[in-house]
Amino acid sequence: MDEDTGALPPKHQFSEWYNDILWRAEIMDVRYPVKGLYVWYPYGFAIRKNVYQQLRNLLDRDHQEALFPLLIPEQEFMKEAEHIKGFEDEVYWVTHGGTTPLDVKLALRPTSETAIYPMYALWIRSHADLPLKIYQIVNTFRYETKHTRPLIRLREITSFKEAHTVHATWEEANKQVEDAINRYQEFYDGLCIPVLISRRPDWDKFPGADYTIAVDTIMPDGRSLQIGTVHHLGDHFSKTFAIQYEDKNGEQQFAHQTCYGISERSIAALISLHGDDKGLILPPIIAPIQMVIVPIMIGNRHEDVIKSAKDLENELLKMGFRTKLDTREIRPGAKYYWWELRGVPLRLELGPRDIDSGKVMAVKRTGEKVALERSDIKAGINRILAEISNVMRQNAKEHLKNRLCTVKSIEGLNAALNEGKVAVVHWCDERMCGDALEERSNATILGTDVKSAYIPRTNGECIICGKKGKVTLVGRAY
Ligand code: 5CA
Ligand code: ZN
Repeated sequence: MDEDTGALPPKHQFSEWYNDILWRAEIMDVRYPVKGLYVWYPYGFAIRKNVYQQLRNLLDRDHQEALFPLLIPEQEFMKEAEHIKGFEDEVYWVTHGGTTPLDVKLALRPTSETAIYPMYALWIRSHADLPLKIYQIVNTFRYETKHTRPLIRLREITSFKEAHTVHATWEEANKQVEDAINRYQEFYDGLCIPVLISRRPDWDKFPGADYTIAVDTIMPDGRSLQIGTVHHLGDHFSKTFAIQYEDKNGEQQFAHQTCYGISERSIAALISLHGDDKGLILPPIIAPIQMVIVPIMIGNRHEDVIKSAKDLENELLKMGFRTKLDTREIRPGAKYYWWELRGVPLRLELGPRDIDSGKVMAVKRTGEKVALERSDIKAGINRILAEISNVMRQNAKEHLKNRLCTVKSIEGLNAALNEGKVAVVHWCDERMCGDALEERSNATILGTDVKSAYIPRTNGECIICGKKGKVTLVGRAY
């Protein structure tokens, strides 16, 4: 490990803070010698495990997990015209086996439609096989040319959760889109991350999709981050890959499909939205260590305190709390600093006086210190952990709300963006106006049909042409 020298930059210097916290809190090591590829430290990996467990829990309700190969033969990859166009500049190709050139080039999946759908064509026969809902969690490769950043823009996405569903009709697939959005919202609510949901402009949809719904959040610097997408694929892929089923009348029909994905950007958002000047703050359901016990050794009762702390640790472990007793021979203050940096939600302090009075001092990572009754520790801790999650969720919502700004003119839009806001405008949904809007603001249209508690669906005039417009989000995106 690196020597813990110097201090974490303040959070308002977000980009320095972000880069620093990744190694100080032992999440990612960015020194791997290939651009856009990074290493998960064990602590970061433990966070990842818990985040993805949440995602699995949500999907396992009615999806099945499977695993498809990493390599995709060129002819499969090249089948869907829009899809190829969208990805051709980003694909890594395997061209040799040893020194022998391959007859068929193999793509490293940038996403797995073209790996999965030829198999779906074999698996699906009749309407009774539908709906089919499968997901996998894998690494994918994209030769990104924009500035790469750990957890945010990767060339190897290590934690790509992709779900691929098949339905009898366009309407059923449409319902699945709705369901997936709700599921993602639930996932992010569990991580205490507020999101903005909108429909991407047509030119920005997933290559090969009918339409794309995006889940964005706003980072501490005011830039938006796309942390999930849900795509209605219509029958584009089913026609290309011959995914057909026999309907109730014995006729062959093309299926309708959706796919939706989440990557470790979810963890970038988790770190960034909740952290503070002292380091990470992890929601209790995610924290690899939910509570650390720090024995306070004053006077001559060392053994007494250590024994009581060990008893407490065992009790809490038995109750199922992820607990760690810190008996290192360093100052308590140094321990506080260490665990605060790593985002542990709760610190329990136990000294001779607490032991005598049957209490444990509980210090929340979100601030505030309370005395818990040792005899009723389980209820006390459950209550406090719930309070921590609520405060985290509330703070993050407050941040998001403060980062939104409704504007009526291009000048207003530019001012809002320069202040680090995501702007709410009206736009007529025409490409011409969209291009002008993006050009004159040096920003991106995130989407229309916005679903957010903070943004009412109002009528208004297009900020460019003055015709009737829809509520639209505009931001500077990561
Ligand atoms: N096949 C579809 C759905 S699984 C798909 O590939 N959609 S995607 O291209 O929009 O990617 C899904 C999500 O992965 C995005 O919403 C984004 O949050 C994340 N993502 C995309 N590219 C990267 C990247 N280079 N690094 C990290 N995350 C990424
Ligand atoms: Zn317009």
